[in-house]
Amino acid sequence: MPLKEKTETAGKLERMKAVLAGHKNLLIVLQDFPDPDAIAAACAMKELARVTCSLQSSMACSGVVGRAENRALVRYLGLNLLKLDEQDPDAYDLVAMVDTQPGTGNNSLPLNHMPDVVIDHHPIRSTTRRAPFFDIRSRYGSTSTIMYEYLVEEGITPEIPLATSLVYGIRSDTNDLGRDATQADIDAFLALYPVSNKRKLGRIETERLPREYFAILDLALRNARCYGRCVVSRLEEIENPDMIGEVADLLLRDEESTWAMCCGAHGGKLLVSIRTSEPDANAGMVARRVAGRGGTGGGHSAMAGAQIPLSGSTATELTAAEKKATNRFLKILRVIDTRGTKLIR
Ligand SMILES: [Mn+2]
Repeated sequence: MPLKEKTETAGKLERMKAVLAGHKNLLIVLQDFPDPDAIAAACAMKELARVTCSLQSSMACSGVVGRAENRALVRYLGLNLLKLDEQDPDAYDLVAMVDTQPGTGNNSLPLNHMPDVVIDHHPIRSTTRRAPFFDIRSRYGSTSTIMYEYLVEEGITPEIPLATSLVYGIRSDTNDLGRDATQADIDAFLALYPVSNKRKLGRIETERLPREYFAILDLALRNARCYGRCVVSRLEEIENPDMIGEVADLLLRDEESTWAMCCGAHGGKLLVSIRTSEPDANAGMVARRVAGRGGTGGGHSAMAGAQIPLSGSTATELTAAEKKATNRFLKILRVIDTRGTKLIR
């Protein structure tokens, strides 16, 4: 009998199962401020671990789910997202990490705790190679797509909520399949979309927004400055860091800019989001260089982020850090006009 040709995912699934087998519980670690892709990928990981190895999974992250849409998604899925700082990773048999990697700076698993499983679509970090199992596919637009392939390989038909979250994860990480998306993302989307709850998805995406949202937007627009083909804004000290990425997305829609950067301070760090619409750009590399030696940064070709430790918490120190990050950003992109003009005059 001819052997069935194994796909990339099939071989990896076997190896992942070997790592998961014989254990009882699993802690799934998400990014500090999880986005729909991270949330969906964690749910798929939980289902995969349950079906293949009867594992009980908990999910944890350090930050908050800030964005109203993401909170609506978590509510819809009925998730109990634990606080990572209140969990002892050693108390779990296994730890998995999805949509992030050890030491990237956007998750809070202690560096001395190597996860057993790492599944992500960001560029691979050298530390990740020490994990007993890792599957890093940086060409994929979302981790949800990778997780979808595992579900298919295992013969799991996702229930409606899981399918809906995976659709949302793929859509939001790829800007509706228009940014950093590959055929694998399109295939996953097309297979999952018919199973998803379209009405619910529509409601999640148009979730009502707190008044504070508009206040931050106002600040973002007032602080926005244009430097050549770049538009930059700062949100100062911010409670909900998800707004940083959201503002960067919005600023990139300025018809006169092809690069956008937004930053804000949270938890003793300056968090930076970078976006570009230039086809051959490498936003991840720009983010790494903006982060410099003291910080961490990375991402994809069109969207990326950086985390830079702040030297202090005074307004002066924050302004200095924002300025430094902006100047680095402009220097990397060889922008001559470093004085800039207000976006809204
Ligand atoms: Mn992602």
